[in-house]
Amino acid sequence: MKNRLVAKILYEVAELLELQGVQFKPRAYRRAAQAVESSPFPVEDLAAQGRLEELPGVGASIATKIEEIVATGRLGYHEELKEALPVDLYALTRVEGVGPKTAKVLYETLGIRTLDDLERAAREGRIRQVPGLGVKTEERILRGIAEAKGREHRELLGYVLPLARDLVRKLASSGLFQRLEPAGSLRRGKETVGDLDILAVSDRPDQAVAAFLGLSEVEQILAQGPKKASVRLSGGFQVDLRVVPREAFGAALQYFTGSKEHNIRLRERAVARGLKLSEYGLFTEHGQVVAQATEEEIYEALGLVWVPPELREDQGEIAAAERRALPQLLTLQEVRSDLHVHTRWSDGTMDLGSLVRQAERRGLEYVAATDHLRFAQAIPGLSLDDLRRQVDEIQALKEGKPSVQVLAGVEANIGPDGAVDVPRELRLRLDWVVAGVHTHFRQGRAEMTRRLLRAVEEEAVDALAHPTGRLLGERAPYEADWDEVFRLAAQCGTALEVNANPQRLDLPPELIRRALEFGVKLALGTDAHAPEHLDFLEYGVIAARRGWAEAAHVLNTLPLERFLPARKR
Ligand code: DGT
Ligand code: CA
Ligand code: CA
Repeated sequence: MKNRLVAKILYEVAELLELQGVQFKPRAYRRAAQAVESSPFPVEDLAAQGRLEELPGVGASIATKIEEIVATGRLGYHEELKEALPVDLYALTRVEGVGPKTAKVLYETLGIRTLDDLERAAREGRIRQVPGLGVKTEERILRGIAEAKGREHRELLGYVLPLARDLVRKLASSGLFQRLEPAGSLRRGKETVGDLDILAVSDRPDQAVAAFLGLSEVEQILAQGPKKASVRLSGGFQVDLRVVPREAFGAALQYFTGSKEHNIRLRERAVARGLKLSEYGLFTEHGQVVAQATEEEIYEALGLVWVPPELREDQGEIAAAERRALPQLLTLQEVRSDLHVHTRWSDGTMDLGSLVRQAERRGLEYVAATDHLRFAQAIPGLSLDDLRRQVDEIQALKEGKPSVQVLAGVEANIGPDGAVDVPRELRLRLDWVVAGVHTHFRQGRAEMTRRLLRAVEEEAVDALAHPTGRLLGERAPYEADWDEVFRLAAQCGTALEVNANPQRLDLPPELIRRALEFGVKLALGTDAHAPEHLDFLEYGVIAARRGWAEAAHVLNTLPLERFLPARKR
């Protein structure tokens, strides 16, 4: 999958154009880069099928450029632009406090080209000497570098899961494998993945390893043995393959799924029973096999029921497994709707008709169109008049008894003081209102808590959208007293969204679990802006599972006739 590479080049083009003072184009490139980055489909497949222009923001001209990158790994236009500023702009501008302008100044004054150059200059106190920058900027840059480094090595679940499926499909087609299973943090459904660990069974391990090394995505071989190998893919991501004995597959899967903390607890439990647990199996002290073929046998031999991978974080799951009191985790099949979708009426690409078809194709029963209400001229969104006309259109649609019901909804903005901008006259006509923070992210904890509490209490608000505002790898969650927010939400009946966009996954799993303790109801939504984003629902389900959520905790597992009366109003 070359999405990351393409996105990276398009982002750099946007920034280089911006530096030259070019109007509008930077925004177009940035939008295209975002679309490529968040698309679950390999951009090379879209290119081969002539479907690039289906990506939001990608027109004929950018599509041609993407084709060039897919074919050659580079872009002539990008390299021309780069002659004026030959620096690793992508890496530099990912550091908070460094925009393209600062990067240019830093190159011209200090000759900084790479992240390493930047770090050295900041540590040696040279940045503060550049006119216009100062000590504050230098400190901010140092903090930003530490953060950027921390995240450099992890990829989003939304990037790794489709990639893993793709690799497994390709490997399986070689006919050399009896089993292939991604383990590690991916199998646990973590929001970001450091590297991918694939386990395999093969009766020809050497050929199996060779097939792995021969994958077209492989850029560099990091380590290689008769039964295992590590590679770096062209996007920079690391993948390990291990061929393990068929009879001990369960033990290997258990061990390499982790987490390390969960495994330590299990090993302690084995020791307490006079047993030994390793990646090869569970053994008596004399080395006789107690269990090794399946995970279930291993957990059972340790007096536990099988623990779903998403719960293996040493957060009380072992005690719950002992009491046979693990939750019956939510499944994708149980989710009947998507409660957060944008259409052409604001900044999405689907009209209502295609939304219905796309939702039907995914087996959904109902779906909420929740376009932005315009709260600032610069941001695309519905005027009140647009919203009235959209609600009329949805009303007409409903009367035609479509295969998938469309709810008339809106995504409202929570103002800096917590006021929510849904006009009274329209509230009664809306089926579903989500409200989110879209500006003023840097309020202090107390102010943000007051702001959220006011929004939770507001009668028009059915659900709080992307409640913590985090953007993985880009923006930390804002601080708030979440216990207070959850307590009030449970009391008022305001749902908390689990936004399934892979860059958000918000509420985060730890907070989902906490919210459930307060009796808060969850609402799953993809925040889709294009048809393929409707597939993000799976990531939302995975996040909910990591938060110990069951179907009963999630409003959109209800059939429509039970969902409607379960809302706050
Ligand atoms: P990641 O790759 O950073 O997203 O996280 P993981 O959990 O995939 O970690 P990774 O790739 O280092 O190792 C995969 C699994 O293998 C890990 O979850 C547990 C197991 N494992 C690896 N090294 C150790 C170790 O030193 N001790 C124990 N108990 N387990 C280990
Ligand atoms: Ca891993
Ligand atoms: Ca690994």
